[in-house]
Amino acid sequence: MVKPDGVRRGLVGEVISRLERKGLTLEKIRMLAVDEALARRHYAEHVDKAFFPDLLEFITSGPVVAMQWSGESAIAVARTLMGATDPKQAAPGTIRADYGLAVTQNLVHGSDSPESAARELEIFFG
Ligand code: DAT
Ligand code: MG
Repeated sequence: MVKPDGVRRGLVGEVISRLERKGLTLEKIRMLAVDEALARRHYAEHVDKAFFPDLLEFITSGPVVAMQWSGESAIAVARTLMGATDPKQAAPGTIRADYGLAVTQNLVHGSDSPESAARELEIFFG
């Protein structure tokens, strides 16, 4: 997913390009606004964390672009291209390192396991 900061900054195409150039295949794409109920479902594992209020405010601050990608080791490959959660610690050349600075506004979300991918795809694409 391209988060609201990535959409606001015109980086949707950049994110898609990087995944496409790597060899992953875009299967589905949808732009939508995430409301509080959707955010609580999507980030269910984080609702009790101290940073959740900031995350909630941010993820509901504007439209996101949700995508389904396929390809060999697509989950791990996409997360490698994204970089570490905190853009300050992300490896140079990753999306978060190249375009982000603050941990909340880290541009992209990527499912972290086949189980979370299935759960999140159901939320965004039914
Ligand atoms: P990731 O998005 O790399 O899978 P995560 O699932 O641990 O990371 O956290 C979800 C999002 O919550 C993350 O993209 C940004 C925010 N977040 C995580 N840890 C944080 C922290 N310590 N302080 C503030 N925001 C945080
Ligand atoms: Mg995560």
